[in-house]
Amino acid sequence: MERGKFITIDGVEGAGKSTQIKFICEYLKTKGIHVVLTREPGGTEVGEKIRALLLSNSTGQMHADTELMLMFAARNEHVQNKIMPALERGDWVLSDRFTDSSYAYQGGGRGLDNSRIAQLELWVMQDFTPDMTLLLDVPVEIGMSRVESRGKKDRIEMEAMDFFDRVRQAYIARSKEFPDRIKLIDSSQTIEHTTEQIAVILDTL
Ligand code: T5A
Repeated sequence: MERGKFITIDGVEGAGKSTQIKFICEYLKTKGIHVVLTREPGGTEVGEKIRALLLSNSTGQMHADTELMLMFAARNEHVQNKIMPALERGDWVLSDRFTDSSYAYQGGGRGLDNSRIAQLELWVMQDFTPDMTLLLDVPVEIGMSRVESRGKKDRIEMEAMDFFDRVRQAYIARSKEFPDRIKLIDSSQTIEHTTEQIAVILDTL
């Protein structure tokens, strides 16, 4: 049995991940590929409980290291109990966010040293990485205005604009560091414009 492919989609708030995921799933289905759709933080029973703690406004302030370790605790459950078994069955896995989010939010946003994140990455993932990452890039003001039109913000969405500027810059830096894996996609225009770029990239898989 050939191992499935692991695709992740990432980006700042309101970049349009959830919107584009629907298209990606349909697109892959038309090619006869069985796709397991999942998300981070979350994707497993334990991971979803950790997600609720991380994103709830009632959680309040949390030390940046605690936040990072909770992201990786959820990721460990996710990799061990959901992603790996699916890939070994030959399914493809599409994850809404993955480790690049930790480098962007806890590294860029919170200012944690990338070497600490890399230590946890090595512990949880060894040399396992996504086959492809679709990085939807949008200026922070546009992304946040999309999120704001949706209503109530979660604990991380409550951060200031300069936090999200750092998050965006960290994503762009990651795309330069891993140009073969991370495909930077302009998501500042129409939904259709983003979809067209994604379709071209998926055809290369
Ligand atoms: N996190 C996560 C970390 O800090 N570290 C980690 O390691 C991980 C894994 C998770 C939070 O956790 C943090 C990052 C996040 O803060 P989430 O569930 O991924 O949160 O949710 P968000 O990223 O907040 O997802 P959003 O729903 O805000 O953004 P999406 O999915 O990118 O955007 P989407 O598709 O819901 O679109 C938002 C709105 O914009 C419209 C849509 O219709 C929708 O109304 N829209 C567009 N409008 C105009 N033009 C376009 N091109 C549009 N695309 C979408």
